Formats: sequence, C-alpha cells, structure tokens
Amino acid sequence: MIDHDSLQELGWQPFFSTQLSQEEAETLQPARVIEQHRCDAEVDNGEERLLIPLLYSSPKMAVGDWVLLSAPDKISRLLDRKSLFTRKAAGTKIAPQLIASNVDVCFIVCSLNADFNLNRIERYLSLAHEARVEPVIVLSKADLCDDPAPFIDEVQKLDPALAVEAVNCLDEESTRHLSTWCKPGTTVVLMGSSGSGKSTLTNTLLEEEIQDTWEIRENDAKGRHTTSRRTLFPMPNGALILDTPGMRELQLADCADGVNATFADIEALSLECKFTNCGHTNEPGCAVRHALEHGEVDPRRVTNFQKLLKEQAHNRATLYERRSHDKSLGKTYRRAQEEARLKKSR
Ligand SMILES: Nc1nc2c(ncn2[C@@H]2O[C@H](COP(=O)(O)OP(=O)(O)OP(=O)(O)O)[C@@H](O)[C@H]2O)c(=O)[nH]1
Ligand SMILES: [Mg+2]
Ligand SMILES: [Zn+2]
Repeated sequence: MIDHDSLQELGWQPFFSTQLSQEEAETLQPARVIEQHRCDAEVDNGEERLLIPLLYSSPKMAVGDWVLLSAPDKISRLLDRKSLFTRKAAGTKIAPQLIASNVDVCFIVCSLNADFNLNRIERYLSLAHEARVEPVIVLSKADLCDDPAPFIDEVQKLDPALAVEAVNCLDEESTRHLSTWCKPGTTVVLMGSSGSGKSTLTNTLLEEEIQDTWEIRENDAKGRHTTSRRTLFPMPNGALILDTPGMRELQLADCADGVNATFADIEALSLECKFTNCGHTNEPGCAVRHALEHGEVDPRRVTNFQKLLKEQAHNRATLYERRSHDKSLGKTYRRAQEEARLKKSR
C-alpha cells in the first residue's frame, strides 16, 4: 500500500496520485528520482533509497521524475510530468537534454559582480516560463556589492510582477525571505552560472554543509564548475531543493512560448505591427521600431528578444531534423534485422 505521508515529503501531489489506476495503486510503489548517473538512477520511495540500473527499455528520465516500481530494481512506468526543464545539449550535440522535472519554483541565481547580466537572466526566464515554473531572481553576493538597489531596479524593470531578492547566500538571516517559496512538498530548482552561489545557498537552506563549494577565479569572477551532478535534497522545513551544475552554455531550443512570455511587453507591441511576419528592422508600420524611436522600450531587450527567438527556432529545427533522421534510421535497422531473421529461418 502507498504511504502518502512519506511520499508527500518527497513532493508527491494529487497531480501524480490521480494518474494511478486502482490496480497500480495496490501493486506498484511510487518513487522519485533523486539523482541520475550514467548507468543507474537513485530513487527514493519514502522509505529507502534504491539504485535502479538503467536499461535500453528504461524511460528517459530526469531528476525530479516520479516513477512506479514493480520491484525494487524495476521501473514499471514514468508518470506524466508537471513541468520539465530542457535545453539543447552543450557543444555540437543536438539532442535535447532533460535538466529537471516536476519543479514548482526556479531560483535563478545571479551574483552582483561581473557575472550580473540581464541578457542571461532573460535566457533563464525563458526556460522557466516555457516549463511553466514560477521564477524568482536571486541576486547573490549582495554583501560584496556597495549598493544592490540599482541592480534590483534593473531586474524589476524586466517585469514588474517578477520576484527579485538580493541575498548573501552564506547568511541564514539574509536568505530567510526565500522560505516564502519553499513550502513543504514544493520542489525548488537552483539555476545560474558557475560560481554564482547555488551550492552555497543550498547548504544555507539545508542548514547543513552538504554540497561542495569553491572560490571563483579572481581575474574574471568565473566559477570553477564545482558541482557536477543534479541532486534533490529535502530541506528541514519540508521543501525539496535541486542544486544543479552551472551551465557553460545555455542554448534554448523549442521554447517560443517561454521567450514570448519573458518579453510579453515587446510581443504585445509586435502584434500591432502592420505585417504579421514583421522583422522589426525597416518594415513600414512597425510598432516595435516606433516604440524604440520614442524611447518606450529598451533596445537591449528588443535585440535579446529577437536573438533568443531565432536561436530557439534554429535549435528546434535541428532537433526535428535529427528526430526524423533517427526514425528513418530506426526503420532501416528494423528492416535489416527482419531480413536477417528471415534468412535464418529459411
Ligand atoms: N560573500 C559571498 N560569497 C558567496 C556568496 N554566494 C556564494 N559565495 C562564494 O562564491 C563561491 C562560489 O559559490 P558556489 O556555491 O560554489 O557556486 P555554484 O553556483 O554552486 O557554482 P558551480 O557548482 O560551479 O555551478 C564560493 O567561494 C562561495 O563561498 C554570497 O552571497 N556572498
Ligand atoms: Mg555548485
Ligand atoms: Zn515590427
């Protein structure tokens, strides 16, 4: 029988329990993916941690996923996700990479030093909006900044409804306000550049030094990619926190909705352009250019909006091309196998 109390501590919600048939509820054990490795996944079923070997037939999983187990080492099926963060894998690989699943809140951590970058914040915001996860901008290292107020203002200008918090990740008192988003059973993911303080904040919120942290490079304030795994930790107050490795390159793929939501003001303007496919460069009747000329929108924002829209469309096209290529390869492979089998049986 399913012990709902211990599962709730892992983030079990009605969204998941309603997916189980009566038979499944009686015979299978829900478990949450806590950490993913190359060959196995570590899951928690509310009673114990289990290592499940990953087979070819295993579903493609992300940290945060809920699975149903038919035995301690066997996944019966993956439950539908409430939310999913993906990105285009770094480098030349074109496969989508699953970053985190079933997340409720995303802390976008950005330090108040040379790392502060509005374009990058908008990139992460697009990802969070696409995943339909509530974003909170956490401006870290406020203790090292003479005056965080102008930075907070700049971020707030991106969206007046956006939650923006300036904190010292090393200080419990300073991060206390973040507990507003860390309700029991809520899953919070931490994202942001290497060295921005995600693991430091994780340790402070966990009230325990669990994650390794490392000083940033002095010359360019860049981090050293200290965290190498995504891991889900239970917080003392009952929320779950997912620390992630700082990404070298966050490429967006297939997230037009997320980008449009992040730039809702500019998107609204572009709907007033004379041409529906207006590129906002020199087309007649362009509402975006008109607003730019009258100083009503920030040119940086318009440029980044167009850049991110283009980038995600390009990566989307590459992903689809790859998928159909894989499918036809699959067909060729199956046909070859079929022929080999026929030959054998003759
Ligand atoms: N003064 C101060 N130092 C901080 C703060 N947050 C993080 N640091 C320091 O910044 C350095 C990098 O912090 P980490 O927590 O390792 O950064 P990270 O985001 O986890 O980095 P990766 O794991 O590489 O992605 C450490 O030396 C921390 O002590 C802060 O708010 N104030
Ligand atoms: Mg870290
Ligand atoms: Zn236009």
